[in-house]
Amino acid sequence: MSPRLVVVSNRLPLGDNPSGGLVVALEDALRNSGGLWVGFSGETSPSPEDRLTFHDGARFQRASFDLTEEDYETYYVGCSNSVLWPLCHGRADLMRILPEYVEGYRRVNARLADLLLPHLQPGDRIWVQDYHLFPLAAELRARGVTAPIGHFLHIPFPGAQDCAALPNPAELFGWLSHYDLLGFQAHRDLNAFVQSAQELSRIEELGGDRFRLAGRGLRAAVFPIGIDASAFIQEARRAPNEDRMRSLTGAEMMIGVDRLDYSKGIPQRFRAFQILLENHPDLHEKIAFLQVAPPTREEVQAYRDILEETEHLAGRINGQFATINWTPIRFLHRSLPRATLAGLYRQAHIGLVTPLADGMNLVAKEYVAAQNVVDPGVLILSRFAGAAETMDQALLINPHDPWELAEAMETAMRMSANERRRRHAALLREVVEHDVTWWSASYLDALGRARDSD
Ligand code: GDG
Repeated sequence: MSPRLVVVSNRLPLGDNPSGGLVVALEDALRNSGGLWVGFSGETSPSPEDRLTFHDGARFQRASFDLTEEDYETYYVGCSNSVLWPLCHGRADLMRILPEYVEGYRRVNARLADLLLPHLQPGDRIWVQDYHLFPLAAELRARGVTAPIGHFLHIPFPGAQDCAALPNPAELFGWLSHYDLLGFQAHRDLNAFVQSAQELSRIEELGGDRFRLAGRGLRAAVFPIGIDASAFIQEARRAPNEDRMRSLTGAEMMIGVDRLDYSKGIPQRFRAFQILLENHPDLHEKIAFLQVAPPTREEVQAYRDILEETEHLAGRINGQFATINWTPIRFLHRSLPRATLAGLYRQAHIGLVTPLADGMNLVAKEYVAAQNVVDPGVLILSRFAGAAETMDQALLINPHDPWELAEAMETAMRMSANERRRRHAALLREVVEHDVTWWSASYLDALGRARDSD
């Protein structure tokens, strides 16, 4: 039997329909090793238990913990989503730094280490997910844990300028130095990590993926996350009848699917669409833009602001261009079932993925997987999505330049079927070869070898 895998993430995936690709990716490794997944239950309570709660029924063990309201506000809403998220997405201006946020963040990570400790066994490998838990390895080491511990960052790593906006930047690198393996989405992030560490901490490059950070040896490498491609292809093929979907729109559909987050570039793409319609009256009634944007993190002011801006823009553009038969933008501020999304992607002539900053962006990969290979649509992809490093057959654009984006929309509308098929075939190959199972297997393989001396 392989060494036991212990996964730790902010939220524990509970329920029968763990839609996240991460669960699919890790399921085999967890099942085969008798693994354990630990995370926040999503519930707050005035006095949470000081032990983990185990949940039945899964093919591997799952254990959760509750947070106090104060910990939720400081660790999750505060430090994670009002400091680290904007920082890592190039929006240091949106950071709201309060001393109690950083204290709450340290406190929850320390408590999680206490909760985890009694359940660790000799031979375990521990895989920590994302920016909520940077300090966890340091906390576990302080409690005597010697097991290999890896970290994977799902979002971009900030450049030195942005890191310097943290109250104590060296602390971040101190936390990271306790891991055996740091995984990043893209080379851009690995480079940012090395450069930021050079400026704000101590790092030596020892060759290949080996580094010495703040005096400790570790590995750092790129593992671009993928989707469960074969399952998504099946889902899209089973989707509702295409003619029916087309009659709903009456025009070629352009689709965007994003949590309503300021990093996703939604207002910028609305402005680009406005320019397209201003400059190309022949496209009126020929193109309809469907933006699905489920609510997210509504406790944070910046997310309430982006909702207002988006609604305002959609209203203005519709007011300017709509006809009795045609609504240029349909903005759905809610979540749709996964199967419905798969069908919409397949039906859409253009997939619009234009974040200003994004770790990877799985929607780009889902859109490609969902296409009909005989008559595929066109992916328009931001250069600032991690996905752009491997999906260069998309129409790559700068999302800050609405004229460039409008031009890409026009190009996509007029692209020949041959060119669409050629680009799509290359993109699909990439999405299928580097799926989520490949991602987790290559990460865990590297974690298994992280202690080998070369
Ligand atoms: C973080 C990083 C990185 C969206 N709306 C609905 C819905 N979704 C699904 C999409 C996709 C997922 O949510 C979003 O994933 P993304 O990758 O696009 O973005 P983040 O949520 O920001 O994820 C990102 C990712 O972690 C993984 O490492 O790629 O860069 O920011 O799967 O389809 N799903 C359903 N209804 C919706 O309305 N069912």
